Amino acid sequence: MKTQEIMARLQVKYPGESEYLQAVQEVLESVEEVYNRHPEFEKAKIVERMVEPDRIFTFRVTWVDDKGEVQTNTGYRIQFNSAIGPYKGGIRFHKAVTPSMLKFLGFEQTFKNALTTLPMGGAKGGSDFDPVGKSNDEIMRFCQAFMYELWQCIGPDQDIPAGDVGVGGREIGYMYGMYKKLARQYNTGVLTGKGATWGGSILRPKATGFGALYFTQNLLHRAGKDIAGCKVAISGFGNVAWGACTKAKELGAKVVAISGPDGVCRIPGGITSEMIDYMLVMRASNRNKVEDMAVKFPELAEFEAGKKAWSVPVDIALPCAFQNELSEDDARELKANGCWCCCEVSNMGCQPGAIKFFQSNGILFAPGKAVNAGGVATSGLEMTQNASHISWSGKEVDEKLHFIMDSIHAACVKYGEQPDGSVDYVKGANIAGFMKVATAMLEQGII
Ligand code: 2IT
Repeated sequence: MKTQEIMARLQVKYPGESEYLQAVQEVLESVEEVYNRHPEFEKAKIVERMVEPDRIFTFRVTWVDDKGEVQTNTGYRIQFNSAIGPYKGGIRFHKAVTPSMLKFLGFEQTFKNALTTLPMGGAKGGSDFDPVGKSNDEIMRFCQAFMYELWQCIGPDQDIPAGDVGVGGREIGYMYGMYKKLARQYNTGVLTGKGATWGGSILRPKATGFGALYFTQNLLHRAGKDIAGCKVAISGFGNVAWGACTKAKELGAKVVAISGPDGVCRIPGGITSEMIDYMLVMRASNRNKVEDMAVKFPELAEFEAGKKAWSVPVDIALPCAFQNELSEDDARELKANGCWCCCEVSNMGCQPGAIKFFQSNGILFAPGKAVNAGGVATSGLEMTQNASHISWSGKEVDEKLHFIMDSIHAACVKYGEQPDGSVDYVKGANIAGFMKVATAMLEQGII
């Protein structure tokens, strides 16, 4: 495989799709050595096929806001790869959504889903709809209008969307309601992240955060460290950050910073259960302001505008918000303040310069596609429940999730262990996911 040649071709074909090109480059560089040991991959042009989505749906979504004005957004579903299972991946509602963003996310999702040990292909969807400042009714009307188009593209053995940034249980509920009306079927297997009383997994909302902490525990354990007593910085205050805070606290760590687009909240005494509960209120308000935490708990939290969570001295950094949210300068600041571990929870949360800096300065680092895979893994468990009309307890799902995260960590070690005994988790995760998808593609012929 000639990474440079493939990248040069993609750069000409998809100019300006920087996030997609960044994601592809990372994977190709990681797998090149292994790929070249398999001439059958080269012959079947596996990589050239893998970097192109199977298909992309683009559709207009028109809805009416609270003032009675007609609004139009664009909706997308990118079905990236179905070598190992039906298309699976989240829906993102965010003002910056573009086909390029969803392409990078769909590409990453393909490898992540392969890591989960479950049979799921990769997909991503969403819209440039901006939930910030929208009323509950507006959110409902938008979700209904979005599903009015999307329902034709999805199905339990075809493509199973879920939540992502801007899409949580409430949005999945509104989308499912509309799907049911259009399809005239109570087909729970068509979406994951459903409510616990109507086919959902009770653990799904917390699963990404819980899984991330199980992975972090594994990583620390291998490095001879313990999470108890560690200071942690977390970005964001959505579902993922909420689950991560809950589990970090439970494991005895102290979350001393959370952040939002407006700035950082320092919490010197560590986040409390009441504060973690309040994150849900903040998310549901659609205000998108972390300052609200300091206003609600003035004695415990202090807000500073314009600063990131990475400016606070911690042992462990957990980016839980958005892609490229941690720059090389942030990585330097973290290290200068004593940080020695970064587990990326957001998809591609760290910029390439930050990852290189962590890796060359002995800071433990693991990439999002391994660390956050517990979310989609729990979606996979929800699919199993729906297909077999059973319901597992939260405890049962948590045990399965824990086992899956241990397996993902073991796969990263298997493929990423270096001669000096350290683990390159980026390489390990990419190779492990790639080998599974590439082998399946090879076995299914040229399609
Ligand atoms: O990035 C992700 O893995 C998700 N947004 C979850 C996808 C899913 O199908 O649960």
